Amino acid sequence: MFIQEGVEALDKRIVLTYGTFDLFHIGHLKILQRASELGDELVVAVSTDEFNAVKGKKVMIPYEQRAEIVGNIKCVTKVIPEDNWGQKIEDIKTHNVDVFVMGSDWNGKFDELKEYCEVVYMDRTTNISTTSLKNSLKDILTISPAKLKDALNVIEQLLKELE
Ligand code: C2G
Repeated sequence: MFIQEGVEALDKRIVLTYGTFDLFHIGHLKILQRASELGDELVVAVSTDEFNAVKGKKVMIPYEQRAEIVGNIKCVTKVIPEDNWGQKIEDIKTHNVDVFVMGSDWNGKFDELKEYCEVVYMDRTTNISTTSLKNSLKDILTISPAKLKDALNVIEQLLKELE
């Protein structure tokens, strides 16, 4: 029984990818789904808040919540923390990784991992990014009082017409 399970476990094709996954959006979902199609199990290393500070990324959603969201995506088998640039080789060995996947914005940046497993760069999903979501939020949250007043006048006008 245990030998059978052990053999099956070794047969499994393991995929590994990394990311911050802040303000989780369709671009994140699509790469996780496409990465999971390259194997039997998908391990996702989610960047910790401390590591994002090292990456110079200001995150909106704390690590615990980002990890919980990613961990509950159907195609994700396991979530591990990413807390430094140099952990990838160790992660590949620890999790018996067959395929390392990253989006095309990382094209060529992790080719040294080809010594340990396949390396696949996938096209990013267009027209969506955490940065664009943040900018949209900023626009909404920093609406000028004059614009707010104009909007309220329009609403008042509409309400009068409905009376
Ligand atoms: N992504 C995508 N399409 C988008 C946005 C992101 O395919 N529209 C992909 C990225 O290419 C990356 C993954 O989604 O593979 C996660 O993106 P981020 O959360 O921005 O991760 P990043 O900050 O690039 O962290 O050590 C590697 C780093 O931790 C990667």
